[in-house]
Amino acid sequence: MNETYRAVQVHRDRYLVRNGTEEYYCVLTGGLRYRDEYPVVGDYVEITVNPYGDSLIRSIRPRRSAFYRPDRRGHADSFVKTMQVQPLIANIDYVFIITSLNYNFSVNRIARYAAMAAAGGATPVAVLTKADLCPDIETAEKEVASLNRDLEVISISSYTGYGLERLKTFFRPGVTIALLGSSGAGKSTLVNTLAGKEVMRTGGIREEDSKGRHTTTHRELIELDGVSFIDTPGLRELGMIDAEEGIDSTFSDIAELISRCAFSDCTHGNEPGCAVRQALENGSLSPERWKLFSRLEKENSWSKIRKNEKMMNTAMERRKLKRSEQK
Ligand SMILES: Nc1nc2c(ncn2[C@@H]2O[C@H](COP(=O)(O)OP(=O)(O)OP(=O)(O)O)[C@@H](O)[C@H]2O)c(=O)[nH]1
Ligand SMILES: [Mg+2]
Ligand SMILES: [Zn+2]
Repeated sequence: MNETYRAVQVHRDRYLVRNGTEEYYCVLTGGLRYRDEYPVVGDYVEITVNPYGDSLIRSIRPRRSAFYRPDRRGHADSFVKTMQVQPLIANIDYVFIITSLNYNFSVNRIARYAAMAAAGGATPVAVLTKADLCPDIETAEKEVASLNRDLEVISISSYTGYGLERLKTFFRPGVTIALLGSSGAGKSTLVNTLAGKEVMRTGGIREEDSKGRHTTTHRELIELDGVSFIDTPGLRELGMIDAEEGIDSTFSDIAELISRCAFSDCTHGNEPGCAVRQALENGSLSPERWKLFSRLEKENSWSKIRKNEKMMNTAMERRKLKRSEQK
């Protein structure tokens, strides 16, 4: 019996897959492991059901979108030079970037994750949580909305239900929504509120600094009325190092300048209306600072990741071809 299932939980070397009516714990075939192909939450997989024990995942369907993180692990084979991104979740339509209005509100962080979501083929939506604790929602919303005119911004409160109606416009059957954001931002609470019961454990936040406690420790797909939600751990668990957030807040003034360039895709070269060049000329931005920012930006460039991803895919295809020729 061979059927398509969806990976809803990934454990060390076991996978929980579901097809609406049935679910099975699976392991991978030797072939998949040999080819370094590992399913992530959201992947569609072909399985062979074993009624007596773990079933077998035989193949992974091509991903129509994914959220990637930079891969900092070394890889054992010759592949190492091109493998620089790693998919975390697959086949997602929307990435809800969950950010608490209460604390640690970083517009730049939202911008970065929005770029990553878009680079992976999903539509980012900025979801600002804990509206019940925020005296000035409007200012925060405006700030985020100014990032990009295509970025939708929705403030919500899982406690009072504020904004949930607007959020529900995304909930069409068959849609997959990933919830990403810092620990303590209220991702799991939102899932529970939408489910009307506790499906994910939630945790308090530290009194001193409002930081989360990293309550969710794995990625999990929860289906509610035909809509698939993927709850995830705080971003640090996703391998987003704090240093990157540091870079962001350190350069918020430059990010602000860039947002004022006349063209949204300004390269800060010869374009008219470039706010960066203007600031360099009138001395309000030092050339050293701009240089440093540009260098760090380049290292983190998502267009580069996109390119790497293409290189990675090409490399994988080639490897496959080679292997089949050798057979
Ligand atoms: N005031 C208020 N508190 C909220 C709201 N949503 C969540 N919280 C609280 O925020 C804390 C963290 O919520 P979680 O849902 O566990 O946060 P999370 O984003 O899943 O965090 P991790 O699993 O650690 O990544 C809990 O104490 C929640 O009760 C809200 O709308 N308003
Ligand atoms: Mg959680
Ligand atoms: Zn510019």
